[in-house]
Amino acid sequence: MAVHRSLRDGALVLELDNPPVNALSPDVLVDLVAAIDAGEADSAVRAFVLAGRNGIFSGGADIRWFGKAPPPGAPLLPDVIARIEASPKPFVAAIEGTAFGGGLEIALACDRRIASPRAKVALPEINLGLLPGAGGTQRLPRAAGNAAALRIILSGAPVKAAEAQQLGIVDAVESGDLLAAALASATSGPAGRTRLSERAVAAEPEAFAQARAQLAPIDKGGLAAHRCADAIEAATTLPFEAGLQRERELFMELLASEQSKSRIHAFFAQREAAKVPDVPADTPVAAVRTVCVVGAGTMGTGIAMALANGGLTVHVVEAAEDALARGRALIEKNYAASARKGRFTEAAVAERLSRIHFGTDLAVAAHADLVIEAVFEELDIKREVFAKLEAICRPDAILASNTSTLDIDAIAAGSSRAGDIVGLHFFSPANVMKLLEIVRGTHTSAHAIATSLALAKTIAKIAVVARTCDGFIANRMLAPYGRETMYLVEEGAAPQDVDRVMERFGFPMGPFRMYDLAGLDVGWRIRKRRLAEGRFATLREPEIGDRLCEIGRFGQKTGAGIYRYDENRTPLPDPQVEALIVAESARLGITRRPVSDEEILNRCILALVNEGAKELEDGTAIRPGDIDIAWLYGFGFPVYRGGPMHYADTLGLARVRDELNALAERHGEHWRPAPLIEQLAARGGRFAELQAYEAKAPAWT
Ligand code: T1G
Repeated sequence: MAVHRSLRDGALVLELDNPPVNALSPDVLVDLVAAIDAGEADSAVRAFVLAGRNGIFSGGADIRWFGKAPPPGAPLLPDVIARIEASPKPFVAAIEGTAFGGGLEIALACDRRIASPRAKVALPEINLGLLPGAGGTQRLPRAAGNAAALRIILSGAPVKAAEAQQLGIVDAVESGDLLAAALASATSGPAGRTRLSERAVAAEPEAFAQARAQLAPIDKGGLAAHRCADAIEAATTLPFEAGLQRERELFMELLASEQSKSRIHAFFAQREAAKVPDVPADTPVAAVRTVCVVGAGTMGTGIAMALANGGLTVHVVEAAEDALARGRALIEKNYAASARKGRFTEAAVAERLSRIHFGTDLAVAAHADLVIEAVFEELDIKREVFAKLEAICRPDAILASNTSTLDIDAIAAGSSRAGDIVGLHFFSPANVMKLLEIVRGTHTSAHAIATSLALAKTIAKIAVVARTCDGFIANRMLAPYGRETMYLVEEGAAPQDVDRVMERFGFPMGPFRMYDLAGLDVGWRIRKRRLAEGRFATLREPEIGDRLCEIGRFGQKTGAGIYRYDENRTPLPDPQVEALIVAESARLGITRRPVSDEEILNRCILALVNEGAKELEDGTAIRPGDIDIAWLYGFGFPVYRGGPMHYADTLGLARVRDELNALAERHGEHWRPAPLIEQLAARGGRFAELQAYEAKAPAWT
């Protein structure tokens, strides 16, 4: 039973019960209509109270059913909402937990809404590339006004109960017995019905014009935002029913858009990435409250802040006093900057700093539930740290490395605790970037992985699990992508051409601006180490970056790299670099030629897709969505394109295969399509077939 009914004090209480989030799936809607029918036919029922079980009102319409015909006879959510509003008996919503999307829309069709103090409401459909398609764009402005409706719907952000009351979205916040308060409101509230649809809402064309001016362009992921504004404005210019009709038209347009399909893919892929086939959901998880971070450099300090922001106690250990002092100063400076920008209050900063302790004695690791080493990226140094940790740490502690390039198996080699050793690869700046790659070695235990996944949730990171290899998931793909960007410049493109094309595709920052930001010297050091270790790349490594580092141009950190930078850090093409590039082309015997935008985009994206396919073949990545999540949250791949693998599906894998073969003919065998692409393309398949959520979606009726 998806809707429980109980008659109390003359009101029929309807409790949604569809764990985990009371998603409004067709069976819930069928039960809801049946309950309303029964209540309306029962003279003992004077009113209805709508509530949710499982600690939540409702997470909204069931996203898995979008684009699929509902089972025969099942009503659509807008129909049920219309049914509620048309009822002769009043409805009161008792909102516990979250009322998001269709959950809030169904509450807005009630006469009154009463929320618990910790309740939150939201219309987050924009995050799915959609708009509130069950009356939210028409009722919210009638409840809270145009400005609040625009802010809430365009941001998709949750609104806490107290603010929701101030705005007129909920009528009361009840810290006592929520159900009792709702029953009282339902049975002794004003006679007759109170309908938001009967309220007027002012036309404010200038407010909507201003709002639109702030929105991302439609072809840069802004489609849903512009359509949300159109739907909300329709509430001010059309009668209610016509406004609903307009909302429906715009919703259907968005539902069919690639931008929405991409965002919905990202929504489910992010959640699916936390499921590891050989790590059962009931795997024991260590309670992580105290973490020791070894190393107070850029990464160590960023990680310490990310942990403190997640409410954990952190011990930062650095051998040298001066390096420890620098790390402490960097953390304090970063928090002060966050406070200045209003990201944290002074009190919140003080509270976080109170939980970060600094010292030079590694013995403090004995108290840690988890240790994360973030020392210099040299294998011997890391192995020396782990040898010490093995002797110091509790037997139940998890030992993690923040390495970004080293093999977890090499770090764990010879360790008596290889099962406890896991990679936790944070992306810089670690206190800002959402992605956390959990890297498993051959011996990493399910317990260590499950604990790492729980930690990611605690510190609000988005985790993907990678099997150890050179570069894990994200950086391994960055290698061919980066190589291709340099090859393109050797052949005739300018760095600013490549950046322009990739930024127009939707990356917040083109690759060359990113190299300058991260520092060209990072790659230079890695290449030199590889050469020293005899780990020669299978392909010629472009040397433009080396040439720039040799003349001290490391990027923004030295004021100049690929670009030179003015006082506002504006990247400016530099004739000296253009000359250096031309010299490199000559040294390589390459005759420079014009390179089209299409070729630039093709080679950059296909380099990613082909390597991603290989990661699926060799088990580095569990599923294509994990690769998408890694690039969405690690390198800013535009979410409205879904990630490299989802985007390849939108191109069609037969086309991907053919273009890879064409590139192989022109630029070498390394472009040949991965066998997985050949296999899928041969049967008209898609990477999406490899996603469990795709299989879990209801069958097409
Ligand atoms: N539909 C289907 N499944 C959903 C779902 C939804 N709306 N929300 C969550 N799930 C699944 C999720 O995939 C995961 O599945 C499990 O529930 C737990 O989710 C017409 C068009 C509600 C704040 O966008 O924000 O209404 O992995 O890990 O951290 O206008 O889920 O266990 O198999 O996120 O406790 C609008 C989306 C829908 C809200 C709970 N609503 N959900 O967070 O759990 S469109 C949303 C959330 C709509 C109408 C429109 C969060 C949550 P699995 P979780 P959580």
